[in-house]
Amino acid sequence: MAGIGKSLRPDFPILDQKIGGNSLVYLDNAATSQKPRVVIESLANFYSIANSNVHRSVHTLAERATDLYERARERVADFIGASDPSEIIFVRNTTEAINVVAYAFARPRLAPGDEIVVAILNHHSNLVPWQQVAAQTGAKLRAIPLTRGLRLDMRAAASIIGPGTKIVAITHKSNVTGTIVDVAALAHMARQVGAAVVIDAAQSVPHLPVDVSQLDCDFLAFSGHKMAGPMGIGVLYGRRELLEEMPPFMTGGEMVREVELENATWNDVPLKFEAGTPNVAGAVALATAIDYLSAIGMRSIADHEKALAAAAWDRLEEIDGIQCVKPTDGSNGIVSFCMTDVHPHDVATILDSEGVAVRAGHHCAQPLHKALGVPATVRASFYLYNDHDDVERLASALRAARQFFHKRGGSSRNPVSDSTR
Ligand code: 7TS
Repeated sequence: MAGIGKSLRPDFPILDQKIGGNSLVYLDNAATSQKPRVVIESLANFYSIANSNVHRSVHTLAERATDLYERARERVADFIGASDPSEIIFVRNTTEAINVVAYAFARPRLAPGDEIVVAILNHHSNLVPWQQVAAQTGAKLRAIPLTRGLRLDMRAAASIIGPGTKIVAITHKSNVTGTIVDVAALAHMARQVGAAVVIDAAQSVPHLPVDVSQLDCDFLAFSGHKMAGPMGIGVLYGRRELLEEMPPFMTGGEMVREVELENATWNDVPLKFEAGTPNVAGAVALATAIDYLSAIGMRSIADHEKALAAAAWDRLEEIDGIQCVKPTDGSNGIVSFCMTDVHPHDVATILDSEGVAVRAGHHCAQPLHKALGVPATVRASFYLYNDHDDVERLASALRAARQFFHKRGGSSRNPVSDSTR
């Protein structure tokens, strides 16, 4: 595909280095993506020409910073199809965004016996906050399982989502299997019982076209750092009428309208949810990342990653002793697997010595790994700057790992107990 893959590598300064004498092949994109030079420059530019606090002073720099910050909000709204920029709240990351919803939206509305529906494939960020809120309110957690083909079991979903359901909190795309959930169908089920729909889009917004109006969700969360943007900036999209009804999550400066000694009133959304000085440079550079990704096209990015993951599955299946965790809905840019008798961390260590960066562990999805029957996996996750050479480098590094451990009769770690991450 022209204009994607290898031709983008020069845009990403970090990729131009050797690890252990080999050129870097970065396949840990589900954990965080690398940043193009325009994004790095956008951060530096903000601090060089516009740095000031926002929404408070009237001097030129303050107005410049405020204008850039609010334009970034508009850019994000436009990118995900939100009808109004005030539906975009800047937070630190997906985790924080889901916590805002769990504590400010769900907790005050839940009563004993109410049900929060999650999915077995959810990342811990979209599970643990719900466990906490359930424990604090007496609500019950119910989980939608996967089919044998590692897709979300929509028939089970239809029987689990019922009159007791108040929240449906689902991960749009699994960070382990790449499974994509039919969020619009779940939202339809949720609407029929009056439940709110919370979508963890940490792995979808960076990799696929996502439009909140088509998904029909109430809340959607994602992180800038997984989509070529900086760390420390994330987004919570919320339906405006719900945001208006909600109390603030954090209180303090800037999120208030009037403060008296003993009480306070709140600012309008979205500022009601942005207490304290926000990450202005991060928001501005996130908008630059969105421009960068949009110029390539989210559909092209999704197709490119799909092709690379499909090629990787083919190559991995040729290697002895590799068991793939492969969903039947195809390869969505993420390839997770195990190697017989070799602990995933040992595989990742050998791959690193060949210059290939992957992640090993449970990827913050322990219930999913339990359902898969393995404590940990090795994961290669692709992005727009990867190409078929990277797939070949992954395959040859895996063959090297296979040979190394074959000679030693496997790795010495205990694959069950030693899976702490
Ligand atoms: N949801 C999903 C689906 C994720 O993959 C992640 C991070 C998060 C939420 C949390 O994002 P954060 O920006 O708030 O940290 N996933 C991973 C991963 O797969 N490897 O490292 C982080």
